[in-house]
Amino acid sequence: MNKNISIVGVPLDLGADRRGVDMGPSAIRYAGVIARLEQMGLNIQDKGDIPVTRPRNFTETENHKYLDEVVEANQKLAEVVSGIMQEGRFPLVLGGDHSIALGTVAGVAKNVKNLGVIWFDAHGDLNTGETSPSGNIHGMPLAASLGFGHERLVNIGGFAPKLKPENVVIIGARDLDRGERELIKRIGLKVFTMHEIDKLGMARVMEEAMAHVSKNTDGVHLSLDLDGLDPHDAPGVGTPVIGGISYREGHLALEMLADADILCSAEFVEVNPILDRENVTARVAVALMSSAFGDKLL
Ligand code: EXY
Ligand code: MN
Ligand code: MN
Ligand code: MN
Repeated sequence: MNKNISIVGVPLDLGADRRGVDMGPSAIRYAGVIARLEQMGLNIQDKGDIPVTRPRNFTETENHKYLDEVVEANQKLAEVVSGIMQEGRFPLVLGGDHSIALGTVAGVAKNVKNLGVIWFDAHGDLNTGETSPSGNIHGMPLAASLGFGHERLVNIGGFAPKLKPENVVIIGARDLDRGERELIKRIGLKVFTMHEIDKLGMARVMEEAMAHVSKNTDGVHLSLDLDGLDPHDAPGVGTPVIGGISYREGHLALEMLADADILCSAEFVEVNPILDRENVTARVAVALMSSAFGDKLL
């Protein structure tokens, strides 16, 4: 696997309703991400944070809150991520709310012909302006990356779509809106809900998920929303949903991903230190990253 990793933070919370997830990159750095990964023998470069414009007032465009600011930040992120890939390094993006996947996926997809994606999340992030119950763009990035939604979101990075439905899996879903369910069925997206995880176990789910996303792809991106985990294990998130992936199931999933050696990029999003206790969610994020990069218990 690529041992040269470039970290970039995105202090953006405008894609979500609850403030504070903009402090996620600081919380994850404070939790010791660089030291932990360096101890594993990885070469870490911290590229700092993407500048995010503070809005002077609330704006909403066709049921998209803060569309201008979210698009602007993601355009910059797409360029930085693409630059990291062109240097032959592995981009590790720290969120920020999940709308930053718009920029990460754009930057990665520019450099990987057929990109696979594993989307760990309690949610589908498959809304468009037409279906979203909230107008929050963090509920839309997977739809936009697949080519559905507002053209300014769909065209981040200057091309679309970034992903084909057959190259994507969602793992951990347990809160899907009506429009998201319809889109999943219409495009035949593979979703491992909590039902499949309970029934099959995480090991089997990961085997099937990895087989699915590695078929006919040239690299796999991991988009990990900390709310995919159970709020008992990761309480510092803006949209917690009970009944999620346990801490150990999360580690198993990422250890299996490391063993398969298929990742080309990753992002860890939705860490909200204001809603957290003793920075545990950021510490969980760092622990999961170490598993994803091949750390072993023995
Ligand atoms: N589906 C809901 C919405 O679109 O408003 C909630 C989305 C939460 C998205 C989080 C971060 O994954
Ligand atoms: Mn999400
Ligand atoms: Mn989520
Ligand atoms: Mn469970």
